Amino acid sequence: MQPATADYPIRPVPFTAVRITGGFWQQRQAENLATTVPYAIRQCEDTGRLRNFDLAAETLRRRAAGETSFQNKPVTIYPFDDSDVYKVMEGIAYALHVRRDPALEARLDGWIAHVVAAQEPDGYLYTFRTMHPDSPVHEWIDEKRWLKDADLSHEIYNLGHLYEAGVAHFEATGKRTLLDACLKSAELLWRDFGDRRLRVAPGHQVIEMGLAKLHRVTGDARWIELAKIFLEARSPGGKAYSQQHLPVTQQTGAVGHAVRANYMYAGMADVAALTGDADYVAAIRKIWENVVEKKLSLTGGVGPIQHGEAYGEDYELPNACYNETCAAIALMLWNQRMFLFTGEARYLDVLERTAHNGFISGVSLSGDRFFYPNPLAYDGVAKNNHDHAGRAPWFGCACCPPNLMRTLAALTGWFYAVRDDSLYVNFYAPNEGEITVAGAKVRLTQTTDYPWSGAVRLILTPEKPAAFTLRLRIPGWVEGRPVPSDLYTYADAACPDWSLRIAGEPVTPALENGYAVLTRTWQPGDTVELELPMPVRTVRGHPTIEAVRHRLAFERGPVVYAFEDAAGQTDPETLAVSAATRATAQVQPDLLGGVVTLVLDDVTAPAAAGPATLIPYATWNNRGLAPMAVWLPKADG
Ligand code: FUB
Ligand code: ZN
Repeated sequence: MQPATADYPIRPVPFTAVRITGGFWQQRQAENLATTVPYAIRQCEDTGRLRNFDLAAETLRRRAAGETSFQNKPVTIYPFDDSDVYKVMEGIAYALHVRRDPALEARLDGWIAHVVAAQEPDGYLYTFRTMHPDSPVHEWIDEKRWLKDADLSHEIYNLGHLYEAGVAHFEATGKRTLLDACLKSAELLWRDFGDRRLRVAPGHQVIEMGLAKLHRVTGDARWIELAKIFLEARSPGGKAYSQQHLPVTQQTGAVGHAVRANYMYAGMADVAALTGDADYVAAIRKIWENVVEKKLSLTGGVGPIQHGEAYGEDYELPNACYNETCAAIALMLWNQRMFLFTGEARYLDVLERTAHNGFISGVSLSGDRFFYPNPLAYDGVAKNNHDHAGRAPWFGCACCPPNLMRTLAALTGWFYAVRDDSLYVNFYAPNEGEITVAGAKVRLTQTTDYPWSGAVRLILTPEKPAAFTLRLRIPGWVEGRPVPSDLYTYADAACPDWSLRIAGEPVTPALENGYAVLTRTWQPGDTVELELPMPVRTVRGHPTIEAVRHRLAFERGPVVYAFEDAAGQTDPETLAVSAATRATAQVQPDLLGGVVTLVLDDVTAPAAAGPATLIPYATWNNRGLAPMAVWLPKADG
């Protein structure tokens, strides 16, 4: 196979080259591998998601043997349930890529055999039709293949996740079993859509990113052409719900279903990177500005409207919002790609905010309870998590847990990136990376307590002295900008400066696109110390956001805080804070897996008869059901 050559100007350092060595993300990643991965495997098996493949395979087998009217009924609810299996497979593949585990690999190989057996001879793979071919077994499915895909059949959506899994499995193990099934399926898509006679704008995007990965791994230009065909099947009059209302290059704001939207913008970035289409980039830049200026929750979540799981109007950002976990994941995928185009740190400011707050809130500290919506306020009783109060063990529509699981498994792929002679340091977390920059192999060791402390120490060990530029991301929050827009601003005055030392000597580097730029010949063992001061900050929302007009929120570093009285005694609505409210950060190693809390010095929680204490938003509902709020009432209204 001939890998594709044109791609993003900046290349991410693969997650396999970066090993987390401690701290916040190690804890969450370790829990993911130890608990969430086996848990998601079991859920896919116990709920019948894998069994659907067997039922499809049985219909194929028995019909081929002459039982011409044999058919089965699915044992799960949704035609997109196949995609949960694919996402779990992708997550397992990432885990295997980091550490080979024969038992897990054998389990995955077993699953692949089930999937491959359900594929029709011409490459079609969609269990709900194959097991019940004579008539649609679900109202979302047409008599004929693909004809309801622009609506809700999810035939093409499932394939997007399949392709991502197939490429991940191939890269992790070198085995082609799943990749070959993907290619057989892609050949069918090419036969059915490649000549543009059948025009379908997929009703749920993700195929675009899947095809980009197939293109990268095979070098076959048809796969990126196909992604473009799907993107360009949009025209005026289509549904805004699935971003079909306008040609993609004429879209200027984020609308409709938030997961679909963000997957599409990320897919457009991939197509643009692989084909050089500048119009795509212009369109997604505009849409991104609309999101960060008017549609982003403080937690980095998006898609606040429950009906349609959708983006709202400009500044429509209620606190009892929806903000699906998958939408946060899709937003991170999109922002990472925007960075890869531009080298601008503002995209990673958004990614970092989402990662530490509205994304990781989706899974409990125990790794086996999940949020689908991630609201910024909760009354302590509502069954707002798909008919469940608090984090749920699983869902009928189970898109979020496997998505979380696959994302956490490969998260270190966001830490570093390289362009020519520049090495970008994007994420702060204890880790070791093996990176090649400007032809030199460099071992990079980071030690830090980030996100609880802003002190970061980097040791660079090139094989031999090497000249290159180190670009250290200076987060927007250090510079007094919680988000790259005026949607949220700090209400207090504190904005101490960051500082940098090399080999103990203070340096004042230039700041470029949000990065401190250090060009020199690096010697083995060179030490860089970055100090990002982390005072507690009070945040106010843009006055047009009605829900927060009389409220303030608290942050420290990239972490957004919330009030939750675990004893359920104090309703956040009874608190009163102001921009002058002082808060003390307290390291609490035994609380919620080890966090820093904020004690609001002069704000009393009436029922608790003591100062109000805030916890990191992402850790709420790990101590039972209680009211929670990020935005607290302002004393002076
Ligand atoms: O439609 C498939 C998935 O189910 C979507 O991504 C989620 O929002 C949920 O609707
Ligand atoms: Zn989801």
